[in-house]
Amino acid sequence: MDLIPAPLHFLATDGEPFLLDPGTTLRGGPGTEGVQHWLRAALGAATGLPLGPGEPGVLGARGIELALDADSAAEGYRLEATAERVLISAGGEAGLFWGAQTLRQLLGPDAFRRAPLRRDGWSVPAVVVEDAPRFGWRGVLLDVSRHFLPKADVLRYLDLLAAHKLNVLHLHLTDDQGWRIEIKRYPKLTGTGGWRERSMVGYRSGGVRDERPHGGYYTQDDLREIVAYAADRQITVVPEVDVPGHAQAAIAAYPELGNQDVVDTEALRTWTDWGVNPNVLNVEESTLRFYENVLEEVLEIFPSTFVHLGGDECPKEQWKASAAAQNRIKELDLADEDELQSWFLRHFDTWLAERGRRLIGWDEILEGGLAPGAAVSSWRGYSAGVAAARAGHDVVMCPEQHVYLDHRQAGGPDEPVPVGWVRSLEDVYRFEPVPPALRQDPVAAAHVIGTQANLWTEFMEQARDVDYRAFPRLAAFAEVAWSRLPEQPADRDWDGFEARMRAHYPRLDALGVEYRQPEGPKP
Ligand code: TNX
Repeated sequence: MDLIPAPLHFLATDGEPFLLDPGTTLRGGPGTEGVQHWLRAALGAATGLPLGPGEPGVLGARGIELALDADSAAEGYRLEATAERVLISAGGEAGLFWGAQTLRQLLGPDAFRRAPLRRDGWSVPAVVVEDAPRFGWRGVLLDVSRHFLPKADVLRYLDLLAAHKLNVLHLHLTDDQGWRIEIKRYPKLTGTGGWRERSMVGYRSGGVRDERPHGGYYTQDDLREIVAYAADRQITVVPEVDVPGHAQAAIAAYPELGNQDVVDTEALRTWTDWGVNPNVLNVEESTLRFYENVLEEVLEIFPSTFVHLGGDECPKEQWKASAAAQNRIKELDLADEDELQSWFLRHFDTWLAERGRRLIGWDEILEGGLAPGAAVSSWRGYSAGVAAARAGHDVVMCPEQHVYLDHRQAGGPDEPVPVGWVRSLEDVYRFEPVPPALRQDPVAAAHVIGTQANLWTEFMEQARDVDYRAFPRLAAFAEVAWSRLPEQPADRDWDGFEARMRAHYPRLDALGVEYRQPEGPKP
């Protein structure tokens, strides 16, 4: 039935389809109310049918039923459609929700609209689907720092993730070019750090700037709303506050956070370039306290176990030149600046652990020694992730060579700002999160808790730019993260996936996704 991502088992039975009409009921036992609510809202909007609960205790109405079944895995589900009913059963709410997403795909592309084109002719083919995800972390990173993405667009992205059975939104909330999360104790983080004077137009365009101020931020209530909206869709929002590099916006707001004995931090502004920035945090006690205070507020908003603290691309020149940083190295008896960064992150590893949370960071956090409880986002390829997994650390595989969706999806001059490698839809479909080096070692391989596609937004000013980079490749990525595809990329059924994509584009159209057309860029 052209489901994407492909389910584990799919059987088209010979029976008559299940027909929906104004009398069709939607009901379920205790614990299913949340999914019922979502399904009634989504399918009710698209079909114009009430999908009411029916008379309590009255059997016999043809309906959609949701059932929790303690023996099944939490994220797996079984969907059985006959002429009489559609039964979705699962071990937990998450499984029911993914089953509900499958039901929507079975109803056809118009089931993805927000108002009905028609009120009859809705049917579900007679099928049995048994399904469960390969990975527990099926993530997407949205960089809302380089370009602020308004709240409404983030909420829409959560709907798009849910439609593809993706379940982690990694929000990159702070960077050199913008601080996007309201911190009540330090209002200048957004007041000053939330804005920049202009943006760089290309990476190597001779320093061309657009001369337009850019900025914006989410209030704490906005983020609480995002977290709750995500939770209703079985998505965890993992916040990222990037330290000790990628922090110029914070230093522009509070110059005392920077290496004042090396640079005039008072003169720093929220950065207007892209790339790796030399202006990094200092390693004073006061800076640790500052970030503890920031994180106190972050933890109040985000219930996620994992909190991402970045750790990427922190140049060490200022620490090398700073007497204060060098004193710190001596006082702590460290070998070098890498160990100093490791010490900085270990501090927060412990701090988070004391609060029942866990640190995750980019793979540079391995340099100078990985903090004991830390998990790793392996982005510069697989090797850091392999090393971390072998050392017993959890890993999210997101190698830039494969799943950086800011990179162009075709060669040629028509693609928007040609960043990075060419990575086509087929390339993403053939991405394998567990590399050969880990396949002989099941204990280490089990530490690959999932995979993530990253959308860095240097060159995406608004949602339609994000749509173009993200889709259709996110559909292929979702299948890699959810389905059990052959591990050998060459063995994957690309033609079969392409054929199913032909049924998926109309779903994306109905959702209003501005994806890259298969035949080339949009006019
Ligand atoms: C590297 S991935 C970065 C980002 C950039 C990205 C552009 C990572 C941890 N750091 O800051 O946006 O490349 O592709």
